[in-house]
Order: sequence, then structure tokens, then C-alpha cells
Amino acid sequence: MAYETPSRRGVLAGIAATTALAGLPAAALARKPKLQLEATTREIEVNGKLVKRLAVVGPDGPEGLRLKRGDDFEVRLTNRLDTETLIHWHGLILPPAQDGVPGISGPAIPPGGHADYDFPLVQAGTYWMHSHVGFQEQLGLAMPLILEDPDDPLAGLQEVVLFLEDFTFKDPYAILADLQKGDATATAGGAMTMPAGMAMPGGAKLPEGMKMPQGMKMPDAGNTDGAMKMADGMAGMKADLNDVDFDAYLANSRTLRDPEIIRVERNGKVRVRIINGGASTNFFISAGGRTARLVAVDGEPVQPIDDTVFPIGIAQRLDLLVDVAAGQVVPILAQREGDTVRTGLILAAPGAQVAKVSEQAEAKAGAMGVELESRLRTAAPLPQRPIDDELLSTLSGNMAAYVWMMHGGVYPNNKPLVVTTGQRAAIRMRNETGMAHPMHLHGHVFQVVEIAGKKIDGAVRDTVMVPPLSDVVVVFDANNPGNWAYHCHNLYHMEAGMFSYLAYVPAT
Ligand SMILES: [Cu+2]
Repeated sequence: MAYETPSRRGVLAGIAATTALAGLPAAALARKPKLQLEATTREIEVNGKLVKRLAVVGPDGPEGLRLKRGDDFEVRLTNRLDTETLIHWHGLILPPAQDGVPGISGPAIPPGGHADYDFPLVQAGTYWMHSHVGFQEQLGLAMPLILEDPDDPLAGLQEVVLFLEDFTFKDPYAILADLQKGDATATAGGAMTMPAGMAMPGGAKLPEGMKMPQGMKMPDAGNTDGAMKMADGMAGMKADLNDVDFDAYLANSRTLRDPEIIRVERNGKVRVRIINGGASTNFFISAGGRTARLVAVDGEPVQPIDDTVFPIGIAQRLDLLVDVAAGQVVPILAQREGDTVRTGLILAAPGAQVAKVSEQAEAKAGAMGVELESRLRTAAPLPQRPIDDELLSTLSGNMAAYVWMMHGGVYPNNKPLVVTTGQRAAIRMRNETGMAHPMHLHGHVFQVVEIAGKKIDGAVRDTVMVPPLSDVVVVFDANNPGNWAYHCHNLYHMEAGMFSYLAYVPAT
């Protein structure tokens, strides 16, 4: 695997070869050559069936791209598809015109066309790239983007990238159409019940379209015990968390029926860079019951947390340090939220016998809440400064009709958030729905500073889960003027309208 060792030399060799093959004159080679990416198709096998998927392919193939902080992102993206496309560099701080969102940052690339990118890479960590056109990401047009740190204290560790996907043989547009018909029983949790453990504040109303589970009563207004009883009553209920049932869950394009097996080198310590490239699925990550150490989220360092299970929301990343002692086999598993099904890859010490790992866990995973998010503390805080402005960002929706809204409307019939250039701004993400939403802001990083009313010195990241009927507050510095996509990263919610943007106005 290209992943196991830094392959910058391979990248450069690949470029030289490509350029030479293209028959460019020697003068062109003297200039720093552009790195070539292609949006194309490829065949993979899923559950014994050969399927043609979309793919983005770079010098190292379709498995990922590895650069380092301080490099220039000097890339030509060529569209070999018969439809238009555009790729977003998820999590990168970059000029707005190169962010890769049609209608916000620039036009899509027509079939046969190309787009050129050139900006300095100011970050290091685990990132990814994906199409921002329709469901192309779900169809495979995505891959890891790893930015090495030239001053990495963990340099020299063996690295493994784990790219997670939820896969369907169905047409995602047809799945969305079914969801929007409200006849969602076949593929979706349309008749949604309360997520397990969710408390209704006293006197609160259920979001429109959400059904009360049988036998449950709304607490009386002003009855503060009501919320508690409600929460207790909910705790034992079956949670209905996933909108869409998928046919397979992929780890580096493979399932646990035939997983990737990676032999561990050197001292038996591995950095696993995990990317949730799922369209609509949160996962729980485990190292086969062993304790692992979380050192970064969304590419940004956190104060280390040792634990056995780590939730990862849609579009988020986790960097874990995992020990694989001599003779050991350690599966890195990703179990679907609210389900027993799982995917993953296998780390094996040299010579260790690898046994089959079942695709079904013994017990269902729970709901992804804020338990981990509340414990995360950044290891690289934003500079200390007071908040100048708080922007309210409401998330609402109607589960029955499968309409998902931001700021009171379905995109483009909603308002952007507006920030003043130079300010330290907070965004209060207020989830008025019965479902968690992974909210992603482009072109910036933000720090999580409040979860459900509790102030924290939380993680710096680019995608945060906002739990049902709850507020999450993040802060960021408005230092990258432009229009920036800001949306729910559940692709089905985004396509249904849960999309907006951040706009800048100059300071007066
Ligand atoms: Cu959502």
C-alpha cells in the first residue's frame, strides 16, 4: 500500500513520468510540474459483485494523495467523466475561488475540461477530498488527502489510512426521492422515533413530523421532572438513527469479508488516520477491545485521550495511535451507529495468523452523542481574544416530508450567515430537529466552545455533530474573506436543502 510509508518521492516520480509521457518540451519540466488528478471511473468488487464507481485518481492511484505543510498545492484536475464535476479539498484553509463548490466558489468543470489549483498548504494532518456535485461523493468521487508535518513529533511511525464509506447498489437520487415521498419505510427511518437518551425540555414540542413513541407522554409545561422521566423512558427505546440502509460499509474500498491486512513494522506502534467518507453514516471506531490513543481530530491535535471506543461523525477524521505487540493481530473496526454491522481493516504483527472477523458485532452500537466531543481539549488553541459577534444558525426540518432546512429555509431559499471581516465570531448552531447533523464550515477551522449550555475549551476542527434539540457553539476568526459553503454533511440532508453559506462584509 502506498499508505504505509510517506511516498512524496513516489509522487514526484509519478509527475515526472506523466509529464514526460505527455510529450511536453524540456522547458516545461524545468518549471515545477503540476500534480495531476483525474475524475474518472473504476471497477471494484463489493459483496462479490463487480461495480463501476466514480473515482478520483492521483499519482499514487485512487487510494489517496500525500503532500506536506509548506508545499504548494499545485494541481490540475481533469474531468474524464461525461458529466460535470468539481472537487472540494475538505478541511483546507485556502483561497475561496479554489474551494471546489459549484455556485459558491466557482463553476463546475465540464466533461473533458480541467481546473488548476495553486495555493500554499498551511496545515498538516488528516484531510480528504470529495466531489461537491450532487451524490458524486457517494458514488466514489472521494479520497484521502494527507498533509505531513515537517516537524512531526510522531514522524517515523508507521502510518495506515482508513477511509470509510457507506455503499449502495441503488441510485442515491432514487433513495432521496423515496425519502421525500414520505414513504420511507423501505429505506429510511421516516417514521422517526426519539433517539435513545434524548431529553425533551419541560414543555418542549416535538419537531414537526416527528412521532411520539407509543406510550410516551409529553411532559407538562413547567414540570421539570418531566424531562427527566422522559429521558429515562427513552433510554431503553430502540433508536432510529439512520436515514438510509446501505448494502455495504467499506474500509479502503473493501468489506470485512475480504479486508485489507497490513503487516506492522518496526516497534509495533501505528498511527491510524481514519476518515469518515460516509454519505449518511456515523461510526464507532475500536481497536478490537484494546485501548488506543486519540491524538488528533479533523487534522488538528488534541490532548491525548486513551479509550477503547471513539465515535466518528460523517466527514470527521480521527488519528489514533495503536500498539500491535509481537504476535498480535489488532482489527481496526468501524461499527455503524445504532447497528451491529461493521467494517474495518486488520493490523497484524509479522508472522501472526489472521483469523476472519465477522461483519456483525455481538451488540448494537448506541447513538453518537457528545460524550467524546465534550471530553476533547485542543492541543493547539486559537489565539486568545474576545468574541465580537455571535451568529445564530438554526437547523430545522420535517422528517415526514424529508425537508431539511438552515436559517429557516431550503437552500437557496435561505439566508447566509454574515460575518464582519477581521472579527472573532461565534456560530451558535441550534438544532431544532430530532436528528443529529454533522455541520461543516469551509475554508476555516473553528473551536468548539459550548455544548448543550456547558462551556468547554474544546477541539479545533472543521466538522461538528450537533445533537438533536441542542445547541453547539463554535468560534472562528473571520480572516479569509469570501463566500464559504456551510452545510450539513449528511449528503441526503444537504441535497434536501440543509445547505447555506458564510458571507463576509467589510469592517466599517
Ligand atoms: Cu443533517
